[in-house]
Amino acid sequence: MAYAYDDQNIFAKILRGEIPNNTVLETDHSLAFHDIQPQAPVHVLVIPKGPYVNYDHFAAQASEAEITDYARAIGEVCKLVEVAPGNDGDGYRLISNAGEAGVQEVPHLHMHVLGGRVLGRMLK
Ligand code: DGP
Repeated sequence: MAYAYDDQNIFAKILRGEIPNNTVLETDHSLAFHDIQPQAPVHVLVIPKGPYVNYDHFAAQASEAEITDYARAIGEVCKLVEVAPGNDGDGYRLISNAGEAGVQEVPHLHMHVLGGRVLGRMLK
């Protein structure tokens, strides 16, 4: 399956430094920053630096170094923003929306890290 990546999407612009962001963590292959429209007291987005549209694109085509870096970056963010249970946090939710049915707005893979309140049963 061919994935079409639009390099004019807003997160590509953030990665190129064309739009500012409130960075939480930057690693070799990943960037984490606060969501501009937070849905919870903690709402951070973690993105890979590579041009991946969504999770299945990333899982299929990213290198092992990128995948490891991204997985670790998400975990590190949970600790940095103090939502990781046992690390000063009460818990968190990870969500990655993909495509039309997933109501994905920005076509660059991002993991939402939500926390800071009891999130209830809704996914977002
Ligand atoms: P999704 O629906 O899963 O594609 O979520 C996209 C998220 O991106 C949404 O929660 C709002 C956030 N967002 C959109 N534009 C910007 C921006 O320019 N800066 C930041 N920090 N977040 C943005």
